[in-house]
Amino acid sequence: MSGDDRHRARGVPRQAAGPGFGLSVARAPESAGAGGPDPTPDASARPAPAVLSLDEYARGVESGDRAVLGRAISLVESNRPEHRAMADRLVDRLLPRTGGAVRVGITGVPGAGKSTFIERMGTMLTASGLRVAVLAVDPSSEVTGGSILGDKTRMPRLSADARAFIRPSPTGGALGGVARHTREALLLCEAAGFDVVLVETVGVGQSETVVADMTDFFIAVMIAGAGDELQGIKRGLLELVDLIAVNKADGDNTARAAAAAREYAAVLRLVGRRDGGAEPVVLACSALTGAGVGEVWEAARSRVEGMRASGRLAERRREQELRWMHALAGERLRRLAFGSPEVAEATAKAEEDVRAGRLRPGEAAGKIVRAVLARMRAAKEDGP
Ligand SMILES: Nc1nc2c(ncn2[C@@H]2O[C@H](COP(=O)(O)OP(=O)(O)OP(=O)(O)O)[C@@H](O)[C@H]2O)c(=O)[nH]1
Ligand SMILES: [Mg+2]
Repeated sequence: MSGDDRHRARGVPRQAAGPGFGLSVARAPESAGAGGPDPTPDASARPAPAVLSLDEYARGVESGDRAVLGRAISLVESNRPEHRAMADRLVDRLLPRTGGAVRVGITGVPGAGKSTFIERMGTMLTASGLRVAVLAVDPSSEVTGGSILGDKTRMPRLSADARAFIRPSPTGGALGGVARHTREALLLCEAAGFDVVLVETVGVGQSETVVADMTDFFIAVMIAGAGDELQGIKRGLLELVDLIAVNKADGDNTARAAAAAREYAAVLRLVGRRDGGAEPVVLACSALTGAGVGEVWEAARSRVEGMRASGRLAERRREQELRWMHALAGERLRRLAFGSPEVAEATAKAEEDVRAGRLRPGEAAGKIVRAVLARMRAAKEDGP
């Protein structure tokens, strides 16, 4: 039985609007007691979340309680070893209830209209009775000291919507850490009965790949530029997208957006898919007026439903899990190898020697590797 089937068989709480779900406290799970994320950018300076018991977390999430969901996400975002251990148990326990949502990734340059688009599509979905969670992967939040993507003022209606849950990007930390937190947050949202999970990213560095690798359908929100549409688009992105939404197709800009959409469509035909999947779709839309936004959702929904029916969805998710496994193993090994004062010292010494011309790079690298091996022999793995 696939994860999806299990999810259905167990009757994940589609009807989870039970006690507490629609309460006003749930509007701001982030500020729900000490469990919410702290605005302090320095993760090490965060106060410890007041931890619930594993049972309280699990039952709260299962019943769709957004306040508890917010606190559970804070738990998986915590870097404290004791929280990490509990977070692992929580995710394991809830795993049978995951897999049921349509997972949609959304990227686009700053100002393309991602937040406005999510507000528009999200409220459309909640109005149709679906529950929508919004997560963000924002590698730049470390620099800006706060989450631009979590800017709820751009999503005023969705923020106040009892069927929606918006979680700003965790602040600080490397992309690998942010990716893990967001993956686990996504699973928790599914266990809480959300039908659609939207994961937003601004597309800095590798964050597009990271988000494409945790979602079923990946949307790039673009805008018509002056002249050459392709200047602003990375080839790597073209290989990842399932749909390009040329936004701001309204007013004077309508014709330009339509022309840009045609250009993108022409280019996409020339670019192969990374996974040999279905042809990407290009649509023009306006997050401002709502024109075309329903079509974007319909394209995502029908593609994902089709993949679910054919078994391709389970396959895609399995492939994502494999890549994730390799990424995790690499990350853990790197930390195990380089996370010691001895290795840092050996590395600094090797750098000095190469800089001074005392050692050739190959010899110096050998010294670092020997220090790593010595550290590995002494090490005992300290958690994920
Ligand atoms: N005319 C028009 N303006 C839009 C549309 N969508 C968004 N905007 C405007 O574009 C600006 C940027 O929109 P956001 O939704 O904040 O863009 P974003 O991609 O989330 O930006 P970042 O969070 O900074 O990455 C805002 O002033 C919006 O009002 C649209 O469809 N048409
Ligand atoms: Mg935004």
